[in-house]
Amino acid sequence: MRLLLFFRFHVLNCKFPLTSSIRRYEVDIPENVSPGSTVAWIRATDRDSDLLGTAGIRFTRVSGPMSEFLRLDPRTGVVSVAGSGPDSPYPTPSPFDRERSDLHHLTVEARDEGGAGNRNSVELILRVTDVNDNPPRYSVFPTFEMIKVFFV
Ligand SMILES: [Ca+2]
Ligand SMILES: [Ca+2]
Repeated sequence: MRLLLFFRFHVLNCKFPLTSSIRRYEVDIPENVSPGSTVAWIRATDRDSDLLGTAGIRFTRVSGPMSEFLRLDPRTGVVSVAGSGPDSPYPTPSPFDRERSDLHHLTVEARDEGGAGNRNSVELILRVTDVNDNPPRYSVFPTFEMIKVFFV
């Protein structure tokens, strides 16, 4: 008697994209950063093979405050400031204003299988550095008349 055995092998996508040992990226950008400037280069690896691994990694999303002014290259992981032009969401002057907020916590997501598989994310912290973009302003002090009244 002959016994035929059939085996079916499934390739398991069991590893998640990893941004190596880096848990967060921290970068400094000047508050007058130009449209199109590179902000960060996010790197990720995945121990599975072919599209289930590093070759299939796509960077799928950058989210958080000010993310509408950033662009994420799905293949390279480069995060850049949105470009200029009539269709660009990037206004003039720069929306990054250190006097309003000097720290932005964002998240960058990577997925394997060409952007459809397992996902992982890493923190991206933007520190907005100061530029001399404000002229001196006069403050309102008590007028001479008010001072006189006060001391009488
Ligand atoms: Ca994988
Ligand atoms: Ca400033």
